[in-house]
Amino acid sequence: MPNDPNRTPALDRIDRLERIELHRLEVPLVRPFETSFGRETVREVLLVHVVTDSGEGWGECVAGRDPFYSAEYVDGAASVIERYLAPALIETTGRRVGSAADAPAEPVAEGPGSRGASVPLAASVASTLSFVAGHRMAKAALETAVLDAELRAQGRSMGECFGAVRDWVDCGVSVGIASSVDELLDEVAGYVEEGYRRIKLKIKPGWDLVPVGAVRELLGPHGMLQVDANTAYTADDIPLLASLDLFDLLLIEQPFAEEDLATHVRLAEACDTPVCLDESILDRTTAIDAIDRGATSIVNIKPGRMGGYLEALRVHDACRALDVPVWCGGMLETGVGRAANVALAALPGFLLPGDTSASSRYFAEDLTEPFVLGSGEHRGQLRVPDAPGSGVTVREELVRAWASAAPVVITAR
Ligand code: NPQ
Ligand code: MG
Repeated sequence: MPNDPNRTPALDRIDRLERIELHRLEVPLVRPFETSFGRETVREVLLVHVVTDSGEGWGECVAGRDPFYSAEYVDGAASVIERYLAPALIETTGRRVGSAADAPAEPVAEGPGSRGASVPLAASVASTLSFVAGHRMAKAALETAVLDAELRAQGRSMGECFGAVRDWVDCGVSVGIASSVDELLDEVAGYVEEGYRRIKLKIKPGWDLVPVGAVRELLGPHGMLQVDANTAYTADDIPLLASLDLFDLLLIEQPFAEEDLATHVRLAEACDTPVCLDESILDRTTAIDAIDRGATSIVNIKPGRMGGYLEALRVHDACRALDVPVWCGGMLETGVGRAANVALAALPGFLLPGDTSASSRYFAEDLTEPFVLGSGEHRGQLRVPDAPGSGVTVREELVRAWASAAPVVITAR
């Protein structure tokens, strides 16, 4: 059937998900990372490893140790995967054994040229898991592991699958709340030296106008600068936030609560700096709604928050159709998650540098080959991996060495 848009070479299709392993790790951060919601010194990492009849894949769950950035957190994600999501995925995939006609007919509500068609198993994961409410980060980790396995089996990279249009992506860096302005300036000066093309400062009430003004002075008028409040402000702070217009910021990220689009609309009307939502954007529908209402004019895309890369692609496409720039957020990922983010950031709608920093921003040693900023014309950029799947190799000896608990293995009963 050469004209079938869902056609995939038979050998490239995964017929059986044999095993899902959950690995819990503790990876030390090179320096503490403080935001308006807390301070991290260690990244607690949850990795999903899928073993199929056609090869293996890895996904990183971006949930944090505590439910502060979002309702999801690592113990909750591990539990919902072990108890509900992984068993359902293994059950459903077991039924796929046999002819291609057994494959679920639904899965992707996408138009022609759909990327989902080339990854039939990965594209069916979201609908298989939709019986569980929420838990997008947990679902994303599973879908990404399956996607990685499926693309490795096909010999295709994530960049190719997603529709990457660049070989290198512009990188920014997210800078935590410091104990003094002098310390902050030292840290920012180091990142500028390393080549980062954009600085993002974490802010909170009491740590805003003064540090932002000091960093603007350090960077000069042309340095790209933005701020992220992680929901720390309220409507009473609108005049203060509007006064950030003084500092020529690229955007103000998520000043108010996740559910509170209305106050973001009021701020957008009160200031010239673009308002950008992060926590509030859960999928394509909420992105379009927030844009329509005037609550956001730039969108932070984090696939974990949106339930996976396939939904992130739909958010990208919807924003692009509405002429809304997007950029790729970061969740202190190891190389496993970073690789996929860099591939995503190579899409045409990613018009601002992302929080896709080098491995060394967070870790002395990464779980994969390290991501290192380029030099010369590629100063401040990361190269988009082009090997199959995510394009990186997980150093399984480090997964064992850094384990904080025994792996959990889910198999067919
Ligand atoms: C943001 N990330 O854009 C997030 C927030 C964030 C790079 O600023 C552990 C787990 C620690 C998740 C710290 C960046 C975290 C985390 C910050 C997420 O809002
Ligand atoms: Mg943010």
